[in-house]
Amino acid sequence: MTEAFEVNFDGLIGPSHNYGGLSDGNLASARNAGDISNPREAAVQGLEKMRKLVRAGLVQGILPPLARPNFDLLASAGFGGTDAQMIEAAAATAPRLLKVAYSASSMWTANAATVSPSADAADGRLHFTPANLSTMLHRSLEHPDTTASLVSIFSGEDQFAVHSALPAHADFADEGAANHVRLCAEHGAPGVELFVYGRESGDMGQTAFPARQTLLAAQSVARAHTLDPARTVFARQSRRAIDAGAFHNDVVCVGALGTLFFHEFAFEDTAGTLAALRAAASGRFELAPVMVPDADVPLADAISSYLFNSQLLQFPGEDLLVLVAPVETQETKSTRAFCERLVQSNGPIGRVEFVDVRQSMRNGGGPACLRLRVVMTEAELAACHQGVLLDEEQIDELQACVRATYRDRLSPADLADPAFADECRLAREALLDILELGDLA
Ligand code: SUG
Repeated sequence: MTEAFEVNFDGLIGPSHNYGGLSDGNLASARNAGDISNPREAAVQGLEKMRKLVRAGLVQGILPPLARPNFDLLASAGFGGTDAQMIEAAAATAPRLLKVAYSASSMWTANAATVSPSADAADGRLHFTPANLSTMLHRSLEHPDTTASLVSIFSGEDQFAVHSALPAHADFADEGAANHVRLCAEHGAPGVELFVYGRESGDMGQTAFPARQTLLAAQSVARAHTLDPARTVFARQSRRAIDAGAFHNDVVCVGALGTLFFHEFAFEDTAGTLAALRAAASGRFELAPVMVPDADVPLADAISSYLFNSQLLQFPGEDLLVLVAPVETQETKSTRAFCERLVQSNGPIGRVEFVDVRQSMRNGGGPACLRLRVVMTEAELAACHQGVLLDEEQIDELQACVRATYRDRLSPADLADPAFADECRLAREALLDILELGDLA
């Protein structure tokens, strides 16, 4: 077995971070729609979370924000003329579309792609399938540029396979790693990949809120990644969870190594899912399920606090796992009490650390949404673009750039100002320079 590391590629929060109210079924996005956001604080909070992991000795990567506004969208909607004319006309006649064009949603890199490490793939390559995110208009714009970022960072087809996103049709609706969990004995060993879907293609899932992932999409990704069917499990997310506001599985479940930490109502068929995982893991590792009963943490609390949207990590030098949870988990009575019991039990999670990513949380994006996990061998780490592997000095540099170029107040109405588009472009170019990704500008 070749040793491998789990690298978290966080999304660098872009200068147009705002509360657009664009995501049906995402309760936080609806609740905070129209509020004033603070893009500067948002980006600094995200970078502080990255710093915590760097300090713990983990390898931390970063993905740059995408260019916003997305003028291609405005052009597709029939707006023409100069950039300023397009923005002014869109602000006057289609303000929602302008918010869509400005969305900084690429920050939630758990939705950027589904990733399978080379240890799981029959062809021995590290695979990425950028998610089409076809359910939400603002998110459906991301994949072409996300693909370009991934191709720049992971170039070399002998080692890396960056696939095309699935067809942009409801039958192939795909939300990436937010509905995917990899379990294993250790990162470099062949693992079990769990794909969670909300509906079958052809039906809308009988849910009140959109079910954003189809079984067909999950199966297609697993095939493209050359996964072993014996170590691949497909499980249906519960309708109850979706309708309570768990628009992705990672709002009610997180896994790491052999541990699966999940809410009682995460899956439509919990016993069946666990049995399938145990069968797939058999002979390789012992599954350690940690199920949180609804009686201890009601589903509504799990979703408002984002207990499960935590990063579950193995810190170097520690035997037990660390749960990096949002501070809202500490502020919610049931989840705080649960965390206290969790670390006192003899289970696989030894510690909980709280992080403040409130700016992102108010749009429904917790610590786990902000990162894409990529398990990489030494050779793959050496072959990828080095400018996106962070040390503290680079984090300082990025924060200084954010402080110099981002606004600390942004309301959806501010998007009407054409000068803001230039501000966003200049900020992004400066950040790309630091990451040595100037080609993406
Ligand atoms: O897709 N919010 C994102 C949050 C994504 C969270 N990701 C994971 N669970 N992995 C979404 O709903 C809100 C944007 C707005 O309303 O302005 C938004 O897109």
